[in-house]
Amino acid sequence: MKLNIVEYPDRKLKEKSVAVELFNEELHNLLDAMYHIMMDSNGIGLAAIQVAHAKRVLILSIPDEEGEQHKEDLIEMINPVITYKSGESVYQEGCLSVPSFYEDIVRFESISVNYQDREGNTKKIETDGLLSIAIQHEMDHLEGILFIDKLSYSRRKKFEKEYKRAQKEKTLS
Ligand code: QAP
Ligand code: CO
Repeated sequence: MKLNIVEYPDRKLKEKSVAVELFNEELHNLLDAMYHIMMDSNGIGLAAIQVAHAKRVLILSIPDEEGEQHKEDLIEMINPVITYKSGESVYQEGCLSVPSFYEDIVRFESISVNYQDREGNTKKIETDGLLSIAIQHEMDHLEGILFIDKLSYSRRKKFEKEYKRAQKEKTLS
């Protein structure tokens, strides 16, 4: 499966993803291909809509203290649902679909999530820290929401300005 990252301002990113019902080879091929493009792109999280598949699928690969990502730590979430959330934390987020832009975003500090694995087995995770933030960021993608959609008016204007500047520089080179 050959995948490409869909980038802002592609309207595909605004689509709401639909629940997965079949835990078949096609889903496994998508998950495997998502892993490869995420690693090739230096990402820590990716939702299926970012590779143009509007399915409720996301993957996460949180680096260890040395900043290294391990295949064993890969988390695949199908049809995730947040069942508990508490606290607040701020983290400077980025997104493979919004390259080279980073901004502080407020999220819940701790969450509990019910989801299914690639075989359709029901799982539950309770977490905080970077994994919690990453899950919330990726789950927003399933609703068609980007982190830049959560910015204040002035921060959003700052983004638009930087984006236009980057586009202009692209056309000049
Ligand atoms: C989402 O983001 C996330 O601009 C995953 O040039 C973000 O993997 C989860 C990336 C923050 C938790 C905290 C972004 C790579 C990767 C870029 C990513 C870039 C190259 C973003
Ligand atoms: Co993203």
